[in-house]
Amino acid sequence: MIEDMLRTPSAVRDAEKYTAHNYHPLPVVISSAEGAWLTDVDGKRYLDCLAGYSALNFGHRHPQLIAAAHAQLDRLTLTSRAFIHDQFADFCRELAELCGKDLVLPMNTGAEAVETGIKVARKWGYQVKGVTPGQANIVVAEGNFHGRTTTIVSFSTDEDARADFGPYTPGFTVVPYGDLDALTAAIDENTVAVLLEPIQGEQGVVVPPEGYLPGVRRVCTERDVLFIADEIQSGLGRTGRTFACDHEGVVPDMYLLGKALGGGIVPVSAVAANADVLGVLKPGQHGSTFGGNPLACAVAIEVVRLLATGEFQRRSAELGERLRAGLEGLVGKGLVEVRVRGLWAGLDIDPALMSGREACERLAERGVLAKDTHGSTIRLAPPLVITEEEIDLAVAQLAAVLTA
Ligand code: IF1
Repeated sequence: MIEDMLRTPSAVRDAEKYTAHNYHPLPVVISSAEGAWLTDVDGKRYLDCLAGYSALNFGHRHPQLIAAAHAQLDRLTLTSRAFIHDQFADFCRELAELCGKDLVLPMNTGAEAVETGIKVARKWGYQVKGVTPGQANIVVAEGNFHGRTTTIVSFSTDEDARADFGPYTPGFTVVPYGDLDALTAAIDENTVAVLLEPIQGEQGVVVPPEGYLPGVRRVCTERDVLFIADEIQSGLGRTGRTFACDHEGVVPDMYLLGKALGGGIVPVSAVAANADVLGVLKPGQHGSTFGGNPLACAVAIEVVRLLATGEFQRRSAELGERLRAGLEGLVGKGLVEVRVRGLWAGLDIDPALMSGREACERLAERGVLAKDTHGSTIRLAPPLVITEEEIDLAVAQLAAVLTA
């Protein structure tokens, strides 16, 4: 079994001994990584098919990103936003241009970007739309995952993420994901925004019906409601386009970005929107100690420049088709359904065969690391630097696990 894979089980026991048990990690102790490959403390190598939940789109230690980090480490790492620094303008301008928006508000984690989006939408609702003070509501989807703060879990439909964290923040209406009629019916005169993942990640890479996102865009425009797209996991090349919304030509009022924006090196997140939205914030009304720090900006500038070429989006789209073909070949051979968009796949394994966790343990024994989401669903999200041969290897190992 997987436990006997490790000649140094103490590394696993020690990790468990001195931490809260808010995760159930695979007992694999990683010590180094490069590109799409990880090496554990015993020198065993693994193909990374999780990529830090899409925070490692450019692979482990991408040379251009590491060089930018090293250079900045030797110059300036933190000023706070009480002062300006020489990486800030380039970061904000280049990210705003990538998003086609006027302004950027830098934060650190994805949840902070989501919280920022919620706060800005509410303030916009009161000050611009004229919603009744204290009555703003935001429409969200069943199966959502937007982070772990008490406000965000207040509108989660996952009991594990939500239970016993009350009292919950009011002002959120949950509707079925992909159901435009239900979403439209949920909008009332106090609705300030619709907050959606363009593709639901934690739910198992759930792609909404064709036309849903354009429909949401149209309804939000008609009803003067902000469309907030949480592209923290789906964005920045993962699905074969810069943003998942691009697949249907949809431009949200607000992009929420994170994960890969930090290049797999530092936490970087951001909200991008036009001045009529982000302009509602005045000095002293929002912020963060590390948001927009020089090291974060230096790395994120390079991330934006990597994306500006379109190379990673093309790779994700082209290699994603190879991944899709390989996985679809396993439907009926242990897989019940696959959902693929670029290099992002949700696989439903036949529950009678094994759980997602068991499949991931067996994949780890075969040198492939992935993560289950719920039940018998696993998600594959390799770094976008993966090669055709490595995709074939991952599919072959999955096939072997399913038929073993
Ligand atoms: C965990 C899930 C994935 C996200 C979207 C915001 C955030 C996330 C669409 C918050 C973060 C991470 C969090 C991490 C595991 C992972 C995850 F399983 F939790 F749901 F990827 F699917 N919006 N997702 O996916 O960003 O604050 O974490 O930077 O909490 O276990 P964060």
